Amino acid sequence: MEYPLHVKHNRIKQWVNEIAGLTKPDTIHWCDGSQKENDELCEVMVQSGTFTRLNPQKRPNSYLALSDPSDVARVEERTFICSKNRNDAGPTNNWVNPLEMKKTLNTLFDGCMKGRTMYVVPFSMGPLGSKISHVGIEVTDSPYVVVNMRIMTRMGKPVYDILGDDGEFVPCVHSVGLPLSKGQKDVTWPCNKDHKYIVHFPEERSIWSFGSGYGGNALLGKKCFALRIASVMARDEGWLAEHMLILGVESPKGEKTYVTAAFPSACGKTNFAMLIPPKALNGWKVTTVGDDIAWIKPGSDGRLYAINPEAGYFGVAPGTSEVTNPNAMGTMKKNSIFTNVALTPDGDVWWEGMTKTPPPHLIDWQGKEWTPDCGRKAAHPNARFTAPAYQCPSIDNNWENPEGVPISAFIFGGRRTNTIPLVAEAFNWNFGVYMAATMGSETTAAAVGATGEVRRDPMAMLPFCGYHMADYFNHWLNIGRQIKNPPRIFSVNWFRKDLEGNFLWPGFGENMRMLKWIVERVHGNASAGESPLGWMPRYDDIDWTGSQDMSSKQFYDLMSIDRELWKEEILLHEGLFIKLFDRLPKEFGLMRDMLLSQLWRSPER
Ligand code: TSX
Ligand code: MN
Repeated sequence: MEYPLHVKHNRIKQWVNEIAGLTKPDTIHWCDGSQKENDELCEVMVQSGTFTRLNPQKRPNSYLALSDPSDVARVEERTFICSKNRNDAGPTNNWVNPLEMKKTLNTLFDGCMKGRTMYVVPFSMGPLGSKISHVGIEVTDSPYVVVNMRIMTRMGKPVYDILGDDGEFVPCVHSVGLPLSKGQKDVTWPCNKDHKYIVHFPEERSIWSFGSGYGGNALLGKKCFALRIASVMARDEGWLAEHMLILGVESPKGEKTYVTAAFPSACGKTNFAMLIPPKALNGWKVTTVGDDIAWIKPGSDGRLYAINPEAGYFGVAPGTSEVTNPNAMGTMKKNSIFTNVALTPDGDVWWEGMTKTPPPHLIDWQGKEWTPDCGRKAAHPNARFTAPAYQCPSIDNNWENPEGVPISAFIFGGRRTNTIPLVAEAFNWNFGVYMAATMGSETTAAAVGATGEVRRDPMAMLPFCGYHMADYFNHWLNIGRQIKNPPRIFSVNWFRKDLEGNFLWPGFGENMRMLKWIVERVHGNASAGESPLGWMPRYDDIDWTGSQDMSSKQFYDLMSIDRELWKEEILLHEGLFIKLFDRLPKEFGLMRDMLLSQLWRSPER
């Protein structure tokens, strides 16, 4: 085997050699991350039909990919945490004995890259050389993965300089799982329809993914590394790897405050990360550090510092528009990849929610002719854009600061029709951790399962924690014990409805009013009233400048705490706690009882 001169790391050479011996690709391509390499790969994919080049006048240097209809999302049922002990993975993860899983993988990967090129993709999660960053190497037989990884991570040659000849890296092996025999014609979206495995070995910190080319199944730096493996590293090393956006709030005086926020899917996380405040709150500005993942480490001053380990956004396209998120629309104007959206006759993209009236004629995400009356969706509901973060109009000055940004508040949210108020500040760290651990979202039509049922999704990490969820709660409590100046913890809910089913809160830019209160609380500049759930703003504690018609009655509807609903809610918390009982922090029982006693004590407002 021949190795590029700039690769001086013997363990990497050895490992690539070993994987090539197993998977038997026709050729090996060591990626350098250059523009030239990217353009050549894109051209190869245009020739093979994987990519459609978009109109360079409308969408320069951008491409559309349509996936196989069976490969359109992460596959949670096929995602495994293979720790030595079953209970280290916990009851909320799929577990298989690591030795047994390795046998399975060795069989699956044997010759799985025949007829294909194996790409070696070096990447850094986080700014190159930051003490908070970590490096991975993904070998993959998918050029689509390579060009997406180039947008989503710091990918290429400089990563080898960081690694030197013996630096630590997380090995990531990916195959679409569809070898080609001699002369066999490839399909435009190769994947394996029968076998899919997304496998994590937390003790040896490695990742193996087979059979899917889509999103988090294949771009292994994201959910697999930056969340599942990193959460284990964070537990062992005393930091946090979280499913959180990071944003900066700048006051009219120029004071900058950074917060992070965790939401389950379908809550508009990217929209919140790129929020544009209402005009009337002039002087207040929101800047974007990240929209999905935060790595948070303690600094020497006793505060927590966060980096965005990613370099791009892999966002849900449907619902994104100049109205809901102009900054996202600005980010994807060029140098972007679109997956499973619709193609317009003039070579641009379209999806549901992009414009009020759909174009009269499109090619849909399955490559079929589409008209507004055809009864099908033009874009897949999980269609995505991959766009570079540096193109985001609201990108924060410090987004690549290797020190990270100091975090003043953690915000936790969910999609709840009732019960959870618009905003509340936890009385203290432990109570905030309890609120975050019991958060959940009501299933929408987009998700599977019954509509309106509450799914618990602690810290929005249920599908992404690489170890026992109760150990994860304990880790959060431990961080609170160790950090001198921990961030305040807040809960929000943009999605409360009245009895007729109308949203009570306008959301989007108007969320700035709550964000402003949060930031002012952190600095001791906003007052609040005591409630059973924590400190809540009274009507006059919120800046309503230029607000349309939010009456105090309407506001208190949004903030009301229904004692009967809350007794039910606490019983529902038990459902999660019983599952995790053997390792559940004793604090949680105490917090629950305190919450109950507060509900009993406080008069209804
Ligand atoms: O992203 C959303 N946010 C956060 C924005 C910073 N969405 C979209 C969620 C789906 C991904 C929201 N939807 C938000 C919100 O705050 N709120 C709502 C609910 C809502 C939807 C529409 C209206 C009001 C509220 N009003 C009109 O359509 C006129
Ligand atoms: Mn996410």
